[in-house]
Formats: sequence, C-alpha cells, structure tokens
Amino acid sequence: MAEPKVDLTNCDREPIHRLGRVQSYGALLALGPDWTVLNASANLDSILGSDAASAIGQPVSTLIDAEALKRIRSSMGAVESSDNAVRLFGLKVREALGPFDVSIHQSGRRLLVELEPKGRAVEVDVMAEVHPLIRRIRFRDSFESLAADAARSLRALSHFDSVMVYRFERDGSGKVIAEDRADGKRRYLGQHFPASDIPVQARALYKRSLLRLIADVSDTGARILPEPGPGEEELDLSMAVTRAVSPIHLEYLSNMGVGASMSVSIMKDGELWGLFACHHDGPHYIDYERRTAVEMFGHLFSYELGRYEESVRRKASEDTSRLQNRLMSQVVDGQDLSGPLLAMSDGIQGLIPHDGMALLWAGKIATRGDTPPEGAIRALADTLAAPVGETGDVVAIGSLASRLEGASDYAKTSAGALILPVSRGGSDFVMFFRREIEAVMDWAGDPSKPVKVGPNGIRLTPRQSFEVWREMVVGHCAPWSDYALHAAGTFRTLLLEVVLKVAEAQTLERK
Ligand code: BLA
Repeated sequence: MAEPKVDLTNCDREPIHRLGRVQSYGALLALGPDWTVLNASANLDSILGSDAASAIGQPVSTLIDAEALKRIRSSMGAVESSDNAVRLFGLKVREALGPFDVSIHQSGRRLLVELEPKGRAVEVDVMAEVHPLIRRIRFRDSFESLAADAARSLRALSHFDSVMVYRFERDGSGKVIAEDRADGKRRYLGQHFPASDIPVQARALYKRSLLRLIADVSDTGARILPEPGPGEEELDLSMAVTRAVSPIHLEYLSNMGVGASMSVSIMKDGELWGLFACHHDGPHYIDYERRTAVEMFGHLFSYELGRYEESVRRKASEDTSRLQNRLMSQVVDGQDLSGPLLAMSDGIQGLIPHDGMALLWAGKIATRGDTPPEGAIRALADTLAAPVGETGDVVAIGSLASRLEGASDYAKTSAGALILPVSRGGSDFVMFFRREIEAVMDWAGDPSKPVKVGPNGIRLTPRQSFEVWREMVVGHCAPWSDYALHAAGTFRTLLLEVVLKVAEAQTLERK
C-alpha cells in the first residue's frame, strides 16, 4: 500500500517507525519463532560479511556462531515486552570478526537482532567515566545551573560538539534552556521552536525509546529485505536502535549545518519533559555501550529534576500558607480585603508570574500593575461567569483575543490571563494578567541560516522555525506552567476559606 506523500503540512502522519531502512552503522535481522531469518538489512554484507538476500530463509546459526547464540538465548528471559530490549556488549558474534554490541527485542511476532561492530582500538570502561559525572549532577542553587551542569557532563561523556537542554511547554513548543558547546559560543540558548519541529509521533517514540542516535546526516541507510509485498507493511522499528531517519528531519539537520545528532529523553511523571539535543559538526558514532551510559545519565537527570520540582512545590505550599495566615489576620481585624490582596501581588510573583492583578469583588474592580481596561475585565468575567460558576476551576487563557473583541489593543501589556473564581455565584474573581511573550531574537551572524536549500525550501531551518513559532505566539502570553496552575488552585482554595471567614465575621457583626 503506497503511503500518502509526506510534506511539511502532514509531518505528524509520516510513519517514521516503518521506513523500511536502517542506518549504516548496524545491521538488522528479523527472526521468526524458529529463529529462521525472515528479514535482513542490505548492509549485512559490510557488517557481517554475509549476503543479505541469501541469508533470508536460513537458520540464524548460519550467520551467528553457536557460542554467541547461546549467550543471546540465555539472556532472553529479559525480553518480556517489546519495549524491553536485551543489550549485549562486546559479543563475539563470529570467530573471525571483532566484537559486536547487540540489541535484541520483540517487534510484533518477530525477534529483531541488531548488530553494531564495536571497532574499538583501546578498551575503555564507560561506567568508570559516567560515575563521577553522575555524582556531579546534584541540585545546588538554581535549576538553570543544574541544566547547564548536565549539558557539560553529557558533552564530556558523549563527545558531541554541542549539547542543549530542550524543554517542552504545555503546547508542545520548546525552548533551549541550556547550551554547552566545544567552541564556547551560544547559538540557540533561550530560543523557542514550534511543536511541529518534533512531530507528535516522534515524541511518542522518544517516550518509549529514550535515546536516538543519528550518526551521519548524509547516510541514507540500508534497505531491509525483502521489500514488503502487496498488503504487507514495513517492519515496526519503533524500538530498533538502528532505525533510519525521516528524510525531512535529515534535511532539517543538514540545513542546520549539523553532521550528526543524538537526543536523550528527559522524563517526568511518565511524560516527556524535554530532550538533551546533541549535535556534531561532522558524522559522529558512539557505540551502544556508551549510549547506554548516556541513557543512564539521562535517567539520573530526570530523577534529580523530579526532586527539584518536588522541593519547589514544597516551598510553594509553605509560601501559600504564610500568605493565608497574613490574610486571615487581616480579616480578623475586619479590614477590606482588596488592599491587602493586591498588596500580595509581589509575594505571589514567585508562585504565579504576572504583570498585573485585578479583583472583581462585590461588583467593584481594583487593579494593580498592567491590566486591561475596566470594561474588558467586566466583559471577561461575563464570558466566564456561567461555566466557571459550575465547575469552579481556575481558567488559563493564553490569548485574550480568543475571547474578547478589541483585546489586541492592550495585548502588548496584557495578552493572557489566569482567572480564579472565588465565589460560588460566579461573580467574584481574582485575575492575573501577563504581557505578550517576548518574541525577539538576535540572530546576528548566526550560521544556522540555510547551508543549502532542499526540496522543502527554507522552512526546515531553526531560523524559519523560530519565525513560525513567532507568528503563532503573536498576542499570546508565555504559557501558564503546570506549576502556576497548581499554585493558582491552592491560592483559590485559600481565598475561598478567607471569603467564608469574612462572611462569618459580617454575620457576627450584624447580630
Ligand atoms: C526529530 N526534531 C527532531 C529531534 C529534534 C528536533 C531534537 C530529535 C531527533 C534528533 O536528535 O535530531 C528539533 N533540534 C530540533 C530543534 C532544535 C534542534 C527544534 O537542535 C533547536 C535547536 N522537523 C521539522 C518539521 C518536520 C520535522 C517541519 O522542523 C516535519 C514536517 C520532522 N523532526 C521531524 C521528524 C523527527 C524529528 C520526522 C523524527 C526523527 C526520528 O527520530 O526519526
């Protein structure tokens, strides 16, 4: 079945796990239940010295020595699920050849065996190298320094020319939050890119398979034989370490002037939080054993990230209860709440970053900092009153223009809002406003302009990607983070308690 043509408008549909090719650094064999070779990559010859077409239909024992097969078989207990590959390093696959790193996993009903010649001149103990680097990754003062330390360590371990930490926002777009380069320069630090640069199916794969090596951007790879017949599909290479790369992404990398790329997933709570994106000027291969050490490093960083966010959360809840105590004491004094609440804008800044704050309380409006005009605040409340009154949830708005006419007039200073309904009737609100996201980038002298323009034009360069992202965010504020939403939820609960206390106090006064 012919796949629909993939272009820049339907990237999310490209079946990147079924391209029918492997990268040239390894050979792939697919075995049936009786260990007969059903598929072999055309480069079997250059990797193992055996012709791929003639290997098909033969028992695997014609390709791999009995001793090595025994080791493979005895390690197979660990292949419980297809997402769990067995790794064997330095295996003597054939007496006459050097050692291989081997990955074995189940894909559908086939067992995929991938073989990478180790070709190491000197024996190196990667685990001895990774240990001190891992010890260095301990959270100290700020998250930025943790990310920068990690980028530096990963560059030392992987020998790539450049390592970036790329963090996803809630909308799937991403930002480079750390960059460590051999030439000491900063090229992409602080820059944003649209979600489409890493399509959804690629992100889904990086959640299952945590390391992706693209060893040579100019390598078109080797075909897996035989080609599928009518009605048959290419092999599912989702978990294959030699999976070949989408031509669109290869074009992106080559336009970027990159010769090799590697990404390592950073996970948080089972979700893809970000990636280490590693680049090399020329082709760059690191063996499976070193890649495994890199992956371990990624795991550790993910763990430290979780600990860091936990500590931030703890501090936020301490800060919130301190705020609550302050508010409560003022309520007891019988003060009007608007003043004290607005005065808290600064204290809340660390929990909910904002440029302005408004209270719509018993029909009156009080504001601080940059907010939309009063009429717009009331109109906004009207659009929310009914649905919000029912669910009582915090509402995050990235672009007020999506709800209000004329919002572009004040978007520069108040582009988005976080709204906390604080009465059951749905008429009282605390609103936080945020100005339009900073979308200015200094690309002066940037070498990432197209090196050559490929079939898909210049869209496939970071500079153009940035432009796409910039167009998407006009009139938007920076995305409200999960953390701000969580803090807003806690803050709202606290306010409801305070409102209740005020009502009680007023009832008492009346008696
Ligand atoms: C994959 N795109 C990727 C990856 C990264 C990026 C890091 C992971 C694979 C790798 O390590 O190279 C994007 N790389 C970036 C960005 C920066 C960077 C943003 O260094 C910024 C500094 N890409 C596009 C468009 C499409 C696209 C428009 O820009 C589709 C039409 C596709 N990107 C694409 C595909 C993959 C990908 C298909 C998956 C590659 C694979 O794993 O097979």
